[in-house]
Amino acid sequence: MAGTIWVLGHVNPDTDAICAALTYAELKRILGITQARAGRVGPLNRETSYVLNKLGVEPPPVVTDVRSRVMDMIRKEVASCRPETTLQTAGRLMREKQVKTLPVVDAGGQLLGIVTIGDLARHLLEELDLEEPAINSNRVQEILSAPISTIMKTSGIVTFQDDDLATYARRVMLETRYRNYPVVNEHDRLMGMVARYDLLALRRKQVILVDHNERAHAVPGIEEAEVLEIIDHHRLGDVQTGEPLYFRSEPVGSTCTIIRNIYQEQGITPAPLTAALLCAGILSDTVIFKSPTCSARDRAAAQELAEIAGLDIESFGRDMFQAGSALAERPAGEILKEDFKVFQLGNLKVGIGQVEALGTGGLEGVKQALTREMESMVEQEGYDLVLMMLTDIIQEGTELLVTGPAGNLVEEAFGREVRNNRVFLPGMMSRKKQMVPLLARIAALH
Ligand SMILES: [Mn+2]
Repeated sequence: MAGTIWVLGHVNPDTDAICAALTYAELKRILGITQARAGRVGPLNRETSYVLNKLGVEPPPVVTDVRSRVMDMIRKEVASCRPETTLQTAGRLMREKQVKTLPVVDAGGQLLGIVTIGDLARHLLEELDLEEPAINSNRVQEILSAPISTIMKTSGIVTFQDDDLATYARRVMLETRYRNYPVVNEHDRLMGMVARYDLLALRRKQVILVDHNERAHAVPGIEEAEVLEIIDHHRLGDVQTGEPLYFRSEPVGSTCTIIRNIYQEQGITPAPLTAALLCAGILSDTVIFKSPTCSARDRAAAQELAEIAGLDIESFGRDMFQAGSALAERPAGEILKEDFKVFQLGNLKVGIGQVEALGTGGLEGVKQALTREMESMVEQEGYDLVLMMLTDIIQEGTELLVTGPAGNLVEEAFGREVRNNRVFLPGMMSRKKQMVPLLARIAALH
């Protein structure tokens, strides 16, 4: 949608990413930025589906990429004519509208051909006998009364589809160098025109990133978009923008905590539903306050929000995590990829998945299937290390599955033996605050 400002969380969205996008887009709209709209970059995980379903909130629409497309540079208000239009009327239209290319469409708006001012002039010069001392006005009238279909060009027309990438259109325009190009939709209906100079006025997609700042975690095509704001609580990655922006990063347990603070700073009390979404994001990311990433501010924010929303934190949180894990019932590939992040640590390509569960004992079959999936990932995608964190909310620790040639780093980092690709790490709850920093330090030594 043109003019939309997309508020987007990271790929493989989790509850914090989705709830932050929904509630921040809502705040922007309350503040008068009506074109702000939440999107999601990928399917909802089970936990988030449960939350949205329970609260009766529509999931945000999927945004597959934010690359610029022909529809972002199209001129929609264009003059066009029908095949039976006379040369005279067509000529007058071109002069009135000051256009040099006129598309010809049928009654249903389908593109049939084009006529340029050059085609028209050439035709007139050919038809009129310029050797005559005085040109017969009946003859002129006759020529001008012919339908445009007699001279329109119908083959070899270069057209674009409205969802063609702008980079593709640029390349074709440089190769063909016409003045104007008709744009059609998938049913060949004329949508408008583009010219080379429209490339200059191309409006990049505008986005606000929440709950991430690294390009690798962002929606595809982010390098072509205009990033207006970033609201995040992760380590700073390779963030680089073409223009100044509002950047807010706080070391709290959840992006939703930061967003609740922004509501407060703006003097706006979130509606009960908004408060429930914010509360869900905080409970999810802080693993109901058990994660070491959880700060006093997260706890206070969640408690206040739960009160506004009329939620019982303990039971709501437990139901959420219960719905989210259901490990025994799900294919290993799905569990692995649901919350999987890739990191470049030193020279190592490291992938780390995480799932929280109420108890991770047993589940022998799931752990074996996960290990096999991870091993094939190492092989096929060139990872040095693929880890899966099975984080147990009840035991407050993580059973870590370890695969890849750099597996010895894990033993070095934690001083515990990895046996049968597994090691239990008591107190390990957070990928962001515990796992990644520790591995990054060890990897830097190699
Ligand atoms: Mn988060």
